[in-house]
Parts: sequence; C-alpha cells; structure tokens
Amino acid sequence: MTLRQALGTALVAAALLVPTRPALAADPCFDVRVEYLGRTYYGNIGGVQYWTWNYKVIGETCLNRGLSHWVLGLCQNYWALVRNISTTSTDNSDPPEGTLTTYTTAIGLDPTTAESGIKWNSASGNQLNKVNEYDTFSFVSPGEENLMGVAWAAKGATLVEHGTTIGPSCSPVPVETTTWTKVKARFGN
Ligand SMILES: [Ca+2]
Repeated sequence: MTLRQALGTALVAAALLVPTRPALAADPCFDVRVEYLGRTYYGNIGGVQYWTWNYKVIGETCLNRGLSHWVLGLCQNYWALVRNISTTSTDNSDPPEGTLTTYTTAIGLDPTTAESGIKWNSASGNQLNKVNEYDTFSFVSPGEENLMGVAWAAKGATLVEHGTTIGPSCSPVPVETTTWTKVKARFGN
C-alpha cells in the first residue's frame, strides 16, 4: 500500500483503540488505609502471651468500588495460634446503608492479592464503599508489636492496594514453656 494508505490504516486502528464511554462515567477507583488501633492483653495460654490486636480500615481519596476483602499479613508460625477473629463491625460511618457489616474469615494465602495472613471477606450488611466509611477488625494472637511494619492488601472489584501497618512480629516465634526434664525426655535422655 502507499504511504498515504498505510497512514490511513494506522489512524483507523488508533481510533479503534480509544475507549468509548459515557462522558460522566467515573473511572473505577479504590483506596483505603489500614490503621492499627493498638493491642490489649488477652492472657497467658500454655505459657504464651496472647494479645487482642485491633484495626480500622477506612475509605479515602477515591472509592467507588466496595471492599471485597482485605488481608493482614501474618507469619505462618502464628496461623495455628490465632483465635477470636472478628466477624462483625458496627459503626455509624455510613448510616444510610446501616450500621452492621459482617465478614467471613480465613487464614492462609490469598491468591488474588498474593498476601498471606488473616483474611476478612465482605459478606453482608453495609459494605465499605465510601470515602471516610470504616469498619473495625480484631483477632487474638501472640507476637510482639512489630514497629517495622507488617504488610496488608485490600481488594475492591479488580483493584488491589498494598500497604504496611503495625502488627504481630514474625519473631521471636512464641514457644510453649517447658522444663528441662521434658526437653530431655523428648530426646530420650
Ligand atoms: Ca457502605
């Protein structure tokens, strides 16, 4: 083809690549932040200190896709020790949609965000889908406060956001208290 024909073909192809959408349609956006609200002492279980860890997830900047789920990074060493993962949040941050939000929970690898730890899935009630709307979360786990930060990930529609917050450290790994006699017995002496 001639140069003019080639140029025309390229222009048509370029025009086809321009997405068409209603002028007023908002681009999908999803932005939350995770705030660490501190920990309270839970108790001594088998010689291991347990704490209740508290968090708040808040919509910010631009949020027109609801929170599908979020994951707080937690070392695999602690997975079997975690208990009392919260499944509800009651708040007045979005009154028209109600005060109660329920979540299902899981522990492990979330393939959609590639984050491993505690996962909260939006289940029913008032979904977190507005700027300044928030829900609160908690769980009980051992671990020192890791001021270097632990990872989190959150997903709304196809949008994934990653960040860091404060949470249980990966080390030292909690160890059940034992006696020298029991240790020796374990090794047959
Ligand atoms: Ca809402």
